[in-house]
Amino acid sequence: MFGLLLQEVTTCSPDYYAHTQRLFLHLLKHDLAYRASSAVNWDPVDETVLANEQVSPSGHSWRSGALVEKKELEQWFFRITAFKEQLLEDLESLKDTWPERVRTMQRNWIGKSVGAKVRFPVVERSEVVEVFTTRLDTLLGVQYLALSVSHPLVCRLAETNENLKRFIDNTKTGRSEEGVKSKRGFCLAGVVATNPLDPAALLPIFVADYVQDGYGEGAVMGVPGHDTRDHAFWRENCPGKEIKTVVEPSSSKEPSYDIFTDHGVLTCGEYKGLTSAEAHQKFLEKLGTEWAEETTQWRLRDWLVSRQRYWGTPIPIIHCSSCGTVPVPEKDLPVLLPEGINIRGRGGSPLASAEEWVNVACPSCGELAQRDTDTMDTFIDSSWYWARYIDPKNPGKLFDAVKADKLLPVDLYVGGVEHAILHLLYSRFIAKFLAGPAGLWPNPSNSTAEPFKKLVTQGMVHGLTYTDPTTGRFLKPEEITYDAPSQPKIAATGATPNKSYEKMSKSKYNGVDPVTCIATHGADATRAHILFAAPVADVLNWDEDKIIGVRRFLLRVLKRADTCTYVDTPHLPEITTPQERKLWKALNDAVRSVTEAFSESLAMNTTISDLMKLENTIDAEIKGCSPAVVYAATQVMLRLLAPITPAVAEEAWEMLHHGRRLEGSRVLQQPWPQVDTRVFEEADVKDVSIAVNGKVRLTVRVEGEMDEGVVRELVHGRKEWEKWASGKEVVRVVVAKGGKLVNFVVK
Ligand code: ANZ
Ligand code: ZN
Repeated sequence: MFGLLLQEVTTCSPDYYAHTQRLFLHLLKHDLAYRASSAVNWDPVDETVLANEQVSPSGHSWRSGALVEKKELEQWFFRITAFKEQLLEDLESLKDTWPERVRTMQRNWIGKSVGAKVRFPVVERSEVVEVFTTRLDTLLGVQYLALSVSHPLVCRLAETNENLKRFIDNTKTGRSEEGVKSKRGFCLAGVVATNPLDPAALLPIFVADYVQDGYGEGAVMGVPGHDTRDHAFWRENCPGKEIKTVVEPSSSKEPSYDIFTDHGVLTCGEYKGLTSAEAHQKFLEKLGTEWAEETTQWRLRDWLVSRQRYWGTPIPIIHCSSCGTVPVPEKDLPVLLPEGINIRGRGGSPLASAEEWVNVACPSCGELAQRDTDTMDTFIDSSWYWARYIDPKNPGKLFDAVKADKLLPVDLYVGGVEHAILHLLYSRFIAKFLAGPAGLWPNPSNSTAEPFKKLVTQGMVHGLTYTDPTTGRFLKPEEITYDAPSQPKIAATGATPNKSYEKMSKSKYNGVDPVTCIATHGADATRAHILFAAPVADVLNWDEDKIIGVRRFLLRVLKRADTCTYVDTPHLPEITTPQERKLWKALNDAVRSVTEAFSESLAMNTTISDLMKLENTIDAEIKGCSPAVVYAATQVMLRLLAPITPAVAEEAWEMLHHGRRLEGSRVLQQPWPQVDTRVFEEADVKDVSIAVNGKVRLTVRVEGEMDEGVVRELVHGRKEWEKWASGKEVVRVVVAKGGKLVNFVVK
């Protein structure tokens, strides 16, 4: 959240506007920004277009939640598809440093599919229907063709077919609330196709909402026997009709299935026994280039960046009737938003109403011309701010190339998984543009020019949610009463509500205000609780009761510091007694583990529990420890704690030093504690020689306290031990040489 806040502060300044506009012009110069007319996603609530990435799978706007419509508009696009191969391939270089889930989502979004284009002749019409399929091997199982509602053939037929026209209109408006596409198809009566591999097979042609018009050929070969969607469609529209199967599992051991959707071996006619891959090749040969060809499809589309909104960076373009689209000259940047207009324009860009702002002289011919009245998708601003951070005051350039080579990429990027596609895909695209055609990041230290070396997607905080068990309705806090703290009741009915943890949302009345929590428990306890409650990438179920444990721990830390004797000692005190040894070991374990958590794993939840454990050990061993050891241990504990609870740590630090002025006197100014290797080498790990009847036969490595039991366990099963001592009775065990030799006397 902190990162995003910073980003928004940065990106709303006139200075940043100028640079984002500069970025736009860079892209334009490299033919990676272009203007085109197309059917775009229109959000009827926000009255703006949206990028494909901003429309949910169910067809809703990411911002307003409205069901998105299609509208024909002239808009600006960024040619992200020019980088599709790189965007896909370079995901591999992030294998160990980005979550698998995010990489998979990007891979699917880019959506490379290797398959074939097949042409189906339409009977008694001199035309063919082309389809894209990834399963050419199922060609003999095709039972129908399905066309999208905007397929050219459908549009032509709709001109004279009222029923078809109505069907098409219904698909545009008649989706259910969830935007789920209807399974109903419209059968084109009297229009039939044949299978190019089997001309005797006549295939009905349907118009179907499940066929997307922007993908492949906007047409599908329907294989009810091997594709789940086709299966459902066939059942719905041709109930009772047979379903052909043409592929079966290659091994009979495969589990039972409803319909078989995997690759396998063919079961039909002359092709029986061919594997799916072999059939694919065979069919390609048989059909020849007239009827089929291998192709690759990509799901990724260019990024639509114009928005009909007031807020956002104005697009730095002037439209001139003689010169066309003219970029605003660099010296005139930034183009700022006009002020004093109604910022909620209806059905178009609010900027269009600012006439004085709109009408300008064409920079090229000087005649009257008009500014572009759209603003840029704000995702453009956020797609490159991370690069501006390395050189935030550079007046004339996005950033300096030498600094880029030295400082980029970003080492660690923390963000929500909701950015898995949108923000992270756009940033990757811009990074590759900056490092490639733009030449602004000429020698990226990672050759793939990925913007973020390591990505951590933090888990969401879920809130306690009450629902009515009979109606499922979400209940407000004031609708709940408590018999006892853990026994909630619905005030109106006396029934016990259902409890669950869910993503916080206004409609679920399960939100928690951090300000209230901080007011009650303090910022340090709240922060430590958040870190402690769950691993960074996991969902955190918000349970405020558990803060009590953290508060108690922080109070113990304060008390420890307050009662600790100040000792003017070097950082490594003498360790002599067993208790000191134990404490020093616990301390160094904590240093090691907390350091690892901060620098590598980000397992902050274990950090707090490590420090709790350490405090318990100090408490348990304190009686056998010298004041110097306790003082040094407490000091180190506070230094480890300081990044998480800076106020408590500082307070304790002052108490610990009883007002003495120390060099670099704040706790956060202290150097980070180092592991004291003395303990591990000398006391805690030692090689012990094991003798049987006085002859040394093997050595074992003992960690921590050594006694006879530990040694017996360690030798058990070792080859040499079995050879010299197995089956014999141990009559005596002698520990010698300060624990470095153990002699077993056996009989
Ligand atoms: C026949 C078939 C048989 C298919 C089978 C799949 C399984 P991906 O992998 O996502 O690229 N398809 C093609 N164009 C489509 C469109 N415009 N709208 C909806 N679906 C379309 O998916 C490719 C598969 O999606 C293609 O392979 C096609 O169905 C369908 F057992 O062809 B298949
Ligand atoms: Zn002009």
